[in-house]
Amino acid sequence: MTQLATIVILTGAGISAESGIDTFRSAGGLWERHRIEDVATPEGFARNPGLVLGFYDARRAALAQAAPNPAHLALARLEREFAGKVLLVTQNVDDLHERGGSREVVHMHGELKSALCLACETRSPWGAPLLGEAGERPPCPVCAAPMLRPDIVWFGEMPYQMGRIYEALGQCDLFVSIGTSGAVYPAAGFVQEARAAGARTLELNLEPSEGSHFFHESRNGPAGLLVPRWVDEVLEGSTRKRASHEG
Ligand code: BJW
Repeated sequence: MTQLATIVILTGAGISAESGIDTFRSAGGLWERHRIEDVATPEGFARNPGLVLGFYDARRAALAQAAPNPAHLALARLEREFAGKVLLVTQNVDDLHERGGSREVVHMHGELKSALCLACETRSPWGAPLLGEAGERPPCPVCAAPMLRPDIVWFGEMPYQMGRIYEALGQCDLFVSIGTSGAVYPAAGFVQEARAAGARTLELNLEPSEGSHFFHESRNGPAGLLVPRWVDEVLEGSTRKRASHEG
């Protein structure tokens, strides 16, 4: 096997499914129960902030009941042990990669445990509800305006850290997409970007995604099974960071 130097990994809702977090487009997923236009657009928030704040407060509360699964743990092990560079980009707004031990995670669609102030535009760590029982909204920890919104990238908004992501895609040897339907851009276009730059591309997903044909290789099955196996393969075929991690 050729020695790998740089890997970019993209994860989506499928990697957290086995932790009990709802996906969006599967049967019974979030978009069957909520209208995208109502809860995941700036226009929906302007129309009915209470509905949107309540939707994200409930998902933040549910996150406390979830735990990282073997796929999150395996990616953290890869980051610790692989001697080359790994950039983990997630579309997920949960914190299961961090709780699984990953230290450097790019949350391109924002984070449930962060709030964005519409007055001063500061992003602040946030663990509490954004809507009080009497409908009141808490003050921003920086400017005190009661104008916090979920720090989530909604449709029509620019995802975070795109410059850093495209730079890494242009330089990677391997691009791996895990548990995402390939239905939402710009993330759905990363595979073509990486291929155009000469990377090998691999998809790990429960079933073939909308963009499966763009990948050199596609493996189907649950992330909790496929990801640890793939990480073992990579670490067996490459130099490790520290001898203490070997056998
Ligand atoms: C398992 C599994 C298991 C299950 N193991 N796998 C027309 C054409 C092209 C683009 C556009 C267009 N019209 C508008 C656009 C742009 C728009 C877009 O893409 N729309 C599409 C619907 C067409 N995109 C945007 O607006 C984005 N911004 C933007 O484009 O800015 C301009 C720009 C241009 C150029 C460069 C840069 C920027 C913003 C998108 C924001 C997306 N936000 C959401 C909601 C966040 C809020 C929230 O969390 O509530 O992010 S949408 C939702 O979808 C969420 C997800 O991150 C995202 C992707 O979903 P994901 O992760 O793929 O989940 P699912 O449910 O779709 O799939 C799960 C997969 O897992 C499935 O494949 C299962 O098989 C699998 N699976 N169990 C392994 N156990």
